[in-house]
Amino acid sequence: MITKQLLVNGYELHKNVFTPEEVKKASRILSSIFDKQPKFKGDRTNSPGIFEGTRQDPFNSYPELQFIITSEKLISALKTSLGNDIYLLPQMAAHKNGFPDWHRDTTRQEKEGHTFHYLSHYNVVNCGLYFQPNNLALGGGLDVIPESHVGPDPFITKSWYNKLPIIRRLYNQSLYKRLSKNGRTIFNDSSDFLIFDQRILHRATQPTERSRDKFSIFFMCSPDYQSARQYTDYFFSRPESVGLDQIQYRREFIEALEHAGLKLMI
Ligand SMILES: O=C(O)CCC(=O)C(=O)O
Repeated sequence: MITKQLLVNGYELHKNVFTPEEVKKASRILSSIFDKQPKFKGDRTNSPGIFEGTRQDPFNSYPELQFIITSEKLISALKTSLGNDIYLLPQMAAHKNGFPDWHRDTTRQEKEGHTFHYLSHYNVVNCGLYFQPNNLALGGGLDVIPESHVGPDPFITKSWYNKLPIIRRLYNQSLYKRLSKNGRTIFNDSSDFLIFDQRILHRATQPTERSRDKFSIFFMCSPDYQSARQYTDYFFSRPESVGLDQIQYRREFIEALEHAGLKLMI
């Protein structure tokens, strides 16, 4: 049973899922991981742009982070939002100083011709762990357009869009202005856990000052086998995912997920 909040608004914030000690521990581990050179395929470090660094598959690649995904309170929050049957998708990443602007997580697949995310049964959520409170000066969390997970994607444009650069510029200006005006900042605390529909329009809360590092971890889940299969097959078909379907998951990781009641889609 999906909660009304997630179904109607497209997002749900669970408060106080982690203790202050767990938040400190996670931040310390993430900081030290990002201080070292990346070891795994798809990782980036010190890249200028919207993500300073990313580490794929954090709970499996770094056993010291496994306690996060198997935390009883996190699993209980997931089950409250999605029901007891939960598939964990293999797309998971830790970010350092990630500040992407407005987007939908399904725009790319739609541009590539996929429309399975509009099927009535479809339900995939993105789960966000922010290890700092969100505020308007420093950022640290998410802005969303409530209820925008239903309906068409404004980033999918018709053929007129590509005719003239001025048309593109005017369309983009007006779209970003409208999104910023209607966006709602989710003021999470560092111990909270955020679940949002993969189709909701969202962006990282944009900081006006940068006096601290932002660390976050995102992973995707679904309460529906078919949705989980469709998205996972699409994810593995992307050129940059080549080889990711061969990832060796640690036995302890698989067992811990099974114990927690999460089914890993591979
Ligand atoms: O880094 C953030 O706060 C936003 C992440 C995001 O937009 C995404 O994972 O799709």
